[in-house]
Amino acid sequence: MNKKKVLLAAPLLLALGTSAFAQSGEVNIICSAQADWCNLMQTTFGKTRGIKVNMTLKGSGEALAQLVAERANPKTDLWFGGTGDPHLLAAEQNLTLEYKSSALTQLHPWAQKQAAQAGFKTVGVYSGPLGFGYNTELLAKKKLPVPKVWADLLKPEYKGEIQVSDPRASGTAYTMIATLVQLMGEDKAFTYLSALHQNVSTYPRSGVGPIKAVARGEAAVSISFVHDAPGEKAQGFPVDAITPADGTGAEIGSMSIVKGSRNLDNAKAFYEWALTPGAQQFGAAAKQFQLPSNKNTPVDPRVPDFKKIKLIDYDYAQYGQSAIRKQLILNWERKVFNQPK
Ligand code: S7P
Repeated sequence: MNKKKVLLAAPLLLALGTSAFAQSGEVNIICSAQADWCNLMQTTFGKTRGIKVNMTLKGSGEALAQLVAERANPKTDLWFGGTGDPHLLAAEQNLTLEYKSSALTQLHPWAQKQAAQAGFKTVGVYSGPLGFGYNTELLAKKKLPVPKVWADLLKPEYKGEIQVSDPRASGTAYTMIATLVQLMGEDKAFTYLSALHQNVSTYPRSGVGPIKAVARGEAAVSISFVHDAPGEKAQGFPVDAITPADGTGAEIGSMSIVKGSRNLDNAKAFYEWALTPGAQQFGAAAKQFQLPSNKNTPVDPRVPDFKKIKLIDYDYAQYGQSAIRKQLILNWERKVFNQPK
């Protein structure tokens, strides 16, 4: 394009608004969902919008740590997925940008509430309940019953058979601690976690690690988001999941735009797109079965039926505060992880 053409094109682009600029360039995204889903979004958005998506995969805790490290010089534009608590923490620490999508009213109340309580510095993109994953063949072989309530996991026959992720890195494990504290009270929850420690074989860093281990017969039982089981089952693994009959919590998987984003128009374009029913269908297409936040997104039959689950009234605002998270994780380290077996 010669100089004259550039001069003529500039006012036209301005008249078209920022979206005209959004159809080029790049956007840097941290994705905390599973790889297949992240990759599908990266390819589809990139191809349909002409925007290069540079995507990094990180668990919730590690994603938050990266945003903290980049505070003075952000390289990330948008953070997609991962449990909601660290997104709330990022909002509290002013790491993310206030942004109100025009699609907000199309979202389920829990997704809108997540946005409102963070001053619109995050938004809910999916939800999923916490429960137990189990290997059907391994349980049968070892003559172990399917655990039905939290107390079942403390039975001596499960010694060395259980995996749950490490809350210092994993949002899934933090959701478990916060759930137990809300169900039992803090003292009883830590007594429970100390007893559970005796039956846990290992604490992987990633929240999906335990259910993958269960699917592959490396552990009999995991504490996991139950929407992660059908994807493993679809690959032919003998795995199923159940939610505890005495109550459980759920995550609100969230999305946030980074404050100081260098590709803000492109980040906003991705954010808007990720809230549409069209984009939200890529979860199930990638065999991820969380409940999508847009009420108009078709719901795959393998998505857990929330009406059949005994859910606690999870206080996301309370357990999304840095001081509370820090204290609970420190307690877990001292009273649980550092205890001998
Ligand atoms: O994509 C599956 C999923 O369970 O993983 C996400 C989350 O990042 C958990 O990872 P960490 O526990 O490693 O932080 C969940 O949001 C999501 O549902």
